Amino acid sequence: MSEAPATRARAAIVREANAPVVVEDIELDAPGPGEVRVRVLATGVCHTDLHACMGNFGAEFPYYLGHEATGIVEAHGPDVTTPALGTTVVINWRAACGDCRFCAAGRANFCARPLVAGPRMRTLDGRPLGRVLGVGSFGTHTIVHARQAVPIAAELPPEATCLIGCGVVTGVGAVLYAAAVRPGSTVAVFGCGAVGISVIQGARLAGASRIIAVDLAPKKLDWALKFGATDVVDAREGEPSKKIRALTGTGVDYAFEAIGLPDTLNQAMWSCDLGGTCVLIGVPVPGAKLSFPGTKFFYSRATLKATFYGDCLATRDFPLLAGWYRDKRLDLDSLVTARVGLSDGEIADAFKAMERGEALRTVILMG
Ligand code: CXF
Ligand code: ZN
Repeated sequence: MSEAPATRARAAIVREANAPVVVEDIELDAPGPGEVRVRVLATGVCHTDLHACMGNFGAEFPYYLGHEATGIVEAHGPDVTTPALGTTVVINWRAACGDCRFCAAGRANFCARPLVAGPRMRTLDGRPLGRVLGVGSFGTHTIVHARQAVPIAAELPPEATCLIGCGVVTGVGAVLYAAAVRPGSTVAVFGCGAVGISVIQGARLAGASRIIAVDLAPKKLDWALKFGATDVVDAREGEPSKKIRALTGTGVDYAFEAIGLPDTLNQAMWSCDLGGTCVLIGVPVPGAKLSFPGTKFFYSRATLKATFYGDCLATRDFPLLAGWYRDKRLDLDSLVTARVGLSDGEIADAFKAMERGEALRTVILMG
């Protein structure tokens, strides 16, 4: 049997840490066993892509950027039958293997061996491409494990559903699964980017009675109110935990940190009522040290936990979130603050807007 030929795609690549993003042709082998090739329709620009450009996730350069995407399955590896060709899918960057010690114990959100495709993509000068979170989606095509491709209703707009694949499931999942917010409880959210806004939406869906949004940027606080925050605290106007205590009388039941800074983690912790739960979602930069007074923590009897991907199970939660979007219970459309094409300049601008705090999500549309 003759081998399937390699194909070409356009992709946004970063060749070394802090180098500019370049859009160029790349080569893709045919998908291997267990894998599919996906034609990307839309992909969101997440902070993690910026961290990858800086080399914060190790030096797998050159990197194929992107990990939050909707596309269409267009080729199967040898043994693959599902998802069927033509199926619209959202890419899952953490597909549970099903048989590691965590999956076997029913804790697949901790899967120790998440499924990814083999190294099938390379630059035209032959360098294998690292992929952000095992995906690579700032491009026309990618190859992923078939179980990273989660079917979703084809009629929903890809520019909205792609956001489910990282930012939205991370924030909503942190509320529903990592914290398990109870109806009527009080919530504070530190950092009102796309993930923080998704925490706000999750808290609203969970029936929180008070949702206090904290940020330095007035624009983000305006967005927070639009998405369901009941109160906002401008962190430029003094220590936010004091204001949160003044607003609630006691502190909140749950505080979420969606930035990844030691200071904001402390503020979030000391915003909690006795026995409260503080959830760290923001990714600390390499070398960051978290510290807090031990006796204060002890007497607070607080829970501090970290989560990523909202402790979700994509096969359960992507269709759930897509259904809430379809039913207008979850607003994805307003999270899209810019739409761009696949070009170096537009992607560079998207990163700049993100760094300046002017964007919730920029979505790259493959056209
Ligand atoms: C990720 C980044 C890598 C560690 C887990 C969380 N966030 C998604 O973009
Ligand atoms: Zn992400």
